Amino acid sequence: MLMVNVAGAAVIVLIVWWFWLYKAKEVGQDNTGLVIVVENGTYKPSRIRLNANQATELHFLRKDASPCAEMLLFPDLDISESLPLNKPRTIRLPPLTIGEYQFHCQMQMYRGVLKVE
Ligand SMILES: [Cu+2]
Repeated sequence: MLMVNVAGAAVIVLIVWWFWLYKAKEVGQDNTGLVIVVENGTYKPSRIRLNANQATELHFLRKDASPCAEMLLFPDLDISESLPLNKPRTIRLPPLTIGEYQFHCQMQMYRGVLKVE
């Protein structure tokens, strides 16, 4: 009985941590040079801080051979690019206004966000 309660409590702690406390590491970028690796179901880094009203370049390096990882979409910016395997691809972003801009792969398994401040 005690074991069951301990296990139950552990599960609850894990759920709370995952949904409320866990926050993906955030990376800032002042200008060019940041490489975002596409691998194992995640963009690394997946949260990228950018300065508002400044054109930027992001470099994506896709290491995942699955076809779904190939497409990179920024729906708010009307950008869709295909990423070659194991070769960096540069994405040019126009100056952006403050806000959050999602990006993802074709089926949205890979997800990331640009935080423009
Ligand atoms: Cu995908």
